[in-house]
Amino acid sequence: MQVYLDNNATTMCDPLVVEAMQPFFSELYGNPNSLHKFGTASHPAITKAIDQVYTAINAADADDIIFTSCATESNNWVLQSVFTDHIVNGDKNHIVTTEVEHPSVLSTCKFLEEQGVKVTYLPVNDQGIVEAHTVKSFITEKTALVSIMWASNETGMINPIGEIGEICKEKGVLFHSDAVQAVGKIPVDLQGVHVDFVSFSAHKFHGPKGIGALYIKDSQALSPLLHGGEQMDGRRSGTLNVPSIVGMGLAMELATKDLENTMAKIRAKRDYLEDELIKLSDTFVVGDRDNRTPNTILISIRGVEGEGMLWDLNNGQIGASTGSACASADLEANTVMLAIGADNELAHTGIRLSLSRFTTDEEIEYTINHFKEAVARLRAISSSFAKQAPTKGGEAQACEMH
Ligand code: 7TS
Repeated sequence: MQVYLDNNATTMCDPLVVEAMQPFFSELYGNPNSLHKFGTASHPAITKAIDQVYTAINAADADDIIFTSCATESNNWVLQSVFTDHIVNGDKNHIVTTEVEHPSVLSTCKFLEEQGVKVTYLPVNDQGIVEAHTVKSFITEKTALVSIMWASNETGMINPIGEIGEICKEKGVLFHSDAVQAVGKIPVDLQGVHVDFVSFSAHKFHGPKGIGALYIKDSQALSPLLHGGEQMDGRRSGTLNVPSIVGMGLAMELATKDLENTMAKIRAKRDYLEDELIKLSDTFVVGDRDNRTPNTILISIRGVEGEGMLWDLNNGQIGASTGSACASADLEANTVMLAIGADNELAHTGIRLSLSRFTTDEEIEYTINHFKEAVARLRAISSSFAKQAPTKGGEAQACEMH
């Protein structure tokens, strides 16, 4: 048996989505900007996909949905263009974000710091969420933008987006949220909360890779990141990726329809898996599961290095993730776990298991058994190592996993 439990990294493209995309690679390949019938033939499908996205996130007619190549582009677009529009060409100089954003936000903020922008990286509490009053206390008259993820890719913890949105509205500060890990897992109702910009990525909800979107409230001004052929009303140039747009629209519709029922099923599997794994001694799960996306567990097993665990799970045909970087022979601690106050040893032991609507009960049973055996194996190895002189053996092998 093979078990894929890394759905926060990417998901399988739903076969219905693959089927819907197919004609746009073959018969309907025209450039939608061309005036001939080959070009215009795909227009109804593009319109349908845009409608599907509007409906899935309950966007208002006045809002804009612009397709991008991924959430990384959407996040870069907001940060870099707010910098141009409100810092270079305005009187602001400050951006507020958190310590635990995805690198597409954090690295862009570091880049903007090099251009002279002041960036505040807010701490999270022991649940891994940023508290609304913390956000409020760091906003100044010079703040151009607050950028805070809707839900964490690492822990699944859900930030109080509604409250933060109200604070930003009251203070007159733009608010961006990276909702990559929220769509298809929890309701994202953009008429129910105040957010100016929201980023999405289709491959996180069983759509194709290489397509994302940016929601822009009230179609407000945001200078383009990509200049060129003036596609998407000049907001994002580049020939439209028609097959992927069609795929993203359908994937979003499928991921959000009957959300409550689908998520209740995933939550039941996740809770059962968590309840079983937590029975192991010295095991911790990050965050209250009632405020977590229903598919995610970040679990730590004291004394069991995350990479070693990943390696053993991989040998058992189970795909999981650590979230800790492995760029060299030195294993790094999980930065999100450090941010929530875990000690250094514990921060080396995080394993992220993320389910999807395709995860089966058999896969969960298989994972529970293999996981428990792996912990026993690795604990036995570390206790035998503890009796010998320490060596660096084993680390390089574990690193090759990435
Ligand atoms: N934002 C969040 C919250 C993410 O989880 C990811 C990908 C991205 C942005 C980037 O999406 P992309 O489509 O532009 O690549 N997150 C992960 C992850 O957790 N493990 O691998 C990729």
